[in-house]
Amino acid sequence: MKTDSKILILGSGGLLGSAIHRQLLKKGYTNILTPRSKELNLLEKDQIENYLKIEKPEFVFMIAGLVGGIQGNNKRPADFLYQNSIMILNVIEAIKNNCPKAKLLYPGSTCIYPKENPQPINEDRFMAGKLEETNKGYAVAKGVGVTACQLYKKQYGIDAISVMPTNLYGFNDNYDIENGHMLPGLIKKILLAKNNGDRQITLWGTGTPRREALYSEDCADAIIYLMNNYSSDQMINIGTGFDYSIKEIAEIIKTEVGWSGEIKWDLSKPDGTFEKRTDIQRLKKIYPEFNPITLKEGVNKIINDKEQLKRILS
Ligand code: GFB
Repeated sequence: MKTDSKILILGSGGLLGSAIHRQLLKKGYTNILTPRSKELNLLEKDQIENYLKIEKPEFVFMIAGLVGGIQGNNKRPADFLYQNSIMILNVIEAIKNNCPKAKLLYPGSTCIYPKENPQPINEDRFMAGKLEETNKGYAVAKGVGVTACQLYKKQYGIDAISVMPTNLYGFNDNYDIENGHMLPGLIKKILLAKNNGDRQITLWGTGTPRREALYSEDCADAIIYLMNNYSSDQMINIGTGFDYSIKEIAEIIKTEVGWSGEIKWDLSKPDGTFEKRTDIQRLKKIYPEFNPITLKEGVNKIINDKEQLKRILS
């Protein structure tokens, strides 16, 4: 990408899309389109066809999607399947029809790998086994997107790449406790307990499953690097290569927030996949300088930012 290349971010209001936007601006890119879903509904094929016919971007970050944590996924599996499949198919078909020279970057997710895997998980595990039930709809839809990138490249020569980000957190996260992800959920519950003077919070499951925690701007940095330096049909993991138990994550957040109360575990809530640690050798080979910040540093960035604090506590 040149600094004045025409770049389109779909999903620029969310956790990862907004991080990509901030990182692009920081790196000096000046010609960035960030339409929101109100002006461009990706479920409507005509809308994305017309938009690309007029704008003809050179680079497209397709980050938009219906996302949620374990419970959000579990409650609305059909919506997650339908919306995420239709959106990426509409976008890639419209690129083929209107700006076939544009390069497309599409994120899958490590939760689309099978439920059981040798750890760490390398990219060849895609479609290699049974999926985790709690996010089957999302996983199948994301698998459609990753496969679409490969097949549109094969049949139509579209320069489409896909990446597999691990569990993310950062600015502009979704802090909906019921339907959001674990990392923002834990940050919110612990901050609220501190603010309200509560001595106990309830987290879900057993606390033993293991998760990585990648700061959204580090993921965005890797994504921009790959847009500039990678063009294979092989997907590529973006993670830290290191995971913690959920209990350990909660302890780190407790320490950084400065709250020392007790955690109760609600065993009626699902644990989900036990472990999904990423093998990041492929990424490190292409981008050896990739060096994400620690969870402790990331949590501090969030809780020391007035605007984010307001967003979390409102
Ligand atoms: O981030 P999360 O909701 O989804 O994490 P996944 C779920 C894990 O955290 C389970 C535990 O083991 C939960 O029992 N947990 C503990 C909590 N307390 C909480 C809490 O307060 N809120 C939440 N949400 N979880 C996701 C997929 O799987 O992986 C998404 O559902 C996405 O689609 C993401 O792709 C990367 O990590 O299990």
